[in-house]
Amino acid sequence: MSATTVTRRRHRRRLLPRPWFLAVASLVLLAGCASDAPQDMLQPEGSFARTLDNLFNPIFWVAVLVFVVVEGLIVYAIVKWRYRGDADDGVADAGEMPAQLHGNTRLEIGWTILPALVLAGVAVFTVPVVFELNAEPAKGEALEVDVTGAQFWWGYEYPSQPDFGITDGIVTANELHIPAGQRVYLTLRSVDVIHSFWAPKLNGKRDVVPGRVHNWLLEADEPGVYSGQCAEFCGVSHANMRLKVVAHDATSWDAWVEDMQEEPVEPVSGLAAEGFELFQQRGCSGCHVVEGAYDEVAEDAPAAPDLTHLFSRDCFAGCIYDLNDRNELEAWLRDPQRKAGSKMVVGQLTEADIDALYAYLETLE
Ligand code: HEC
Ligand SMILES: [Cu+2]
Repeated sequence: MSATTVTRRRHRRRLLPRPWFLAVASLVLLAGCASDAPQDMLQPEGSFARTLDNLFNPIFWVAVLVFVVVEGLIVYAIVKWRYRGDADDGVADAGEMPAQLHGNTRLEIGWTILPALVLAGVAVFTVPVVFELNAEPAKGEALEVDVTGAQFWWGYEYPSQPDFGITDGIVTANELHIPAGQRVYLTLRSVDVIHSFWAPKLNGKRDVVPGRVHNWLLEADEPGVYSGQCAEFCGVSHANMRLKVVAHDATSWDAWVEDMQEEPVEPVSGLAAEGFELFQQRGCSGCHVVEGAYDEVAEDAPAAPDLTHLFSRDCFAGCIYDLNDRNELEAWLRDPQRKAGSKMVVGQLTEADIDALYAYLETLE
């Protein structure tokens, strides 16, 4: 076998993708193929998300066109001027210096101006959307909610806004409740590190940087539950910092608002009353507010979800556990570190404590 055939073989083999590479690549591709994914930003379900999608689609096709042209030229060049052994074909032979070229003014001007024009075209459509998505709605036109990002959950405060039936402020966590078909104007802050608020079907991401105040708009066309998550790495339980947006029709919105403005009744007898006492004795009230009963938290306490209406929600602890499953909440009280890095630190509770605390928490509707 001559030296030439050996090199040619090696060249051929490199042009074919390895089977393991094909397997991994198709796995990655197929993983993106869910038809009914709850966090699919390509299936917008609100006006702001749709505005983004309407921008994304044409720009995506422009990018595809650029990709095909550029990659096409590269592949063309690779194939046309590939090494074909020491043949007399104008291509440099092994060990030979290829012909040296120095600049091509027309080409260089072309490939500078063309991308600039493409980007300018894209900007014409993008810039107005940037302004649209950052516009502050007029007072009373949108439901206002103050959002707090904390390791590893989201808190929501609704200031009084009679236009939306809220006359006495509402505080809740993890689940953001909104009226469907209405604009919602969020004011976001972080108490610790950078988080990013993201409900993909309702709008894009908004980073929340500590020490700064950010705003973001949301709107859901229809009543429903929209899932989302923190989209900026914020610590060990970043992946466990999920959220839910619950959009209501007019009737269920009014009912929710009314429920949330009622103070829970303090239990006076039975297991729940025991739990009520334990809530203070075991230090829970040092971190958690229950309106009307435990209003002051310790000065050095980490931010913790308001529990006044805990059982009005379906999920807890960054929406990773199901609140309708008693075992989940009991497991949480037994060991809040089951969520890695959780800022909830409690001493060991007995099973009797847990039963009593559960009985009390259940009254917080
Ligand atoms: C040191 C502060 C601290 C103490 C003490 C504490 N918690 Fe927590 N608690 C937290 C934090 C922080 C979270 C949110 C954790 C997360 O989601 O990452 C939390 C979450 C919860 C939740 C879930 C609420 C939701 O909507 O996500 C419940 C219920 C709860 N705690 C009950 C208790 C009870 C009962 C006690 C007393 C035995 C207690 N906590 C003591 C800080 C505390
Ligand atoms: Cu986060």
